[in-house]
Amino acid sequence: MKGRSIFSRRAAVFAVASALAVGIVAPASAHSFLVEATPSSKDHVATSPKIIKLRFGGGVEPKYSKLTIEDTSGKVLGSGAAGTPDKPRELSMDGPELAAGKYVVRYRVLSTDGHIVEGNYEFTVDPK
Ligand SMILES: [Cu+2]
Repeated sequence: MKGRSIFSRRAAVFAVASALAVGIVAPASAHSFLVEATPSSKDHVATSPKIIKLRFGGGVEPKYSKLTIEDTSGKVLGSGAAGTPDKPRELSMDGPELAAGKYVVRYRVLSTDGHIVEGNYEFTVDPK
């Protein structure tokens, strides 16, 4: 019964694929989503921040993570992802000297649960 065994294998593959799809859709609490950032999204700061710090909901791997800061034209002004051993959910980057204006912080991080989480947010440096 060759036909049947192929069918059941397909069914098994479909079941696994469905389970994966459900896993992706369902919010997994272990995902390291961004929970806090300094400067924060939509924040207006008076001076160029010396450090940009992001805190996630779970542990992140600094070696496989990247933070960048760009101007609104998409020009990358700085990047990095420094971890702190006693704060496994945090990543930071030295802030480049920023003139007044709007900036975009992008992050692509590897969570300790193996998922990649990416996103971006803006903040503004106010004119002096
Ligand atoms: Cu995850």
